[in-house]
Amino acid sequence: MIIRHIDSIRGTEREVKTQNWSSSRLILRDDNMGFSFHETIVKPGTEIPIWYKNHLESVYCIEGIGEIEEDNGIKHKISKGTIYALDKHDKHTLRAFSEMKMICVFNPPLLGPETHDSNGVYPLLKTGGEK
Ligand code: 9YT
Repeated sequence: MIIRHIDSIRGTEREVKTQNWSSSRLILRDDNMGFSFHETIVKPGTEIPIWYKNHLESVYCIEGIGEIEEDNGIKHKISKGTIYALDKHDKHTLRAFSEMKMICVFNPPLLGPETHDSNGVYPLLKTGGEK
């Protein structure tokens, strides 16, 4: 059994920070669960283009208000209690109207250090840092 508290992750290499969001990676590939499990905090007023070509992601909002805009321009409000699942590797834009806290699950699991490239994509990392 794996038991971990988020406080033991904050400020370590398992907390990946960018200008717009931070992601505390609670469960990673090495935990052998078949998914990774993160708490993501998105800063208010940010707009993030995302396209997880290599991963499926479910995102469950537990705090804050925002929207996602699909590639076809359709917008969906996101608030506490909303889940969205990118089951078709959907290209989208996430806008946070207030600080948002989200629980994110990735399949295949992230290795740990992944961050977005200029297209909002995560690379499919194979072993320790190798692409
Ligand atoms: C909502 C979203 O996808 N934000 C980017 C960070 C990602 N969720 C992660 O790596 O935890």
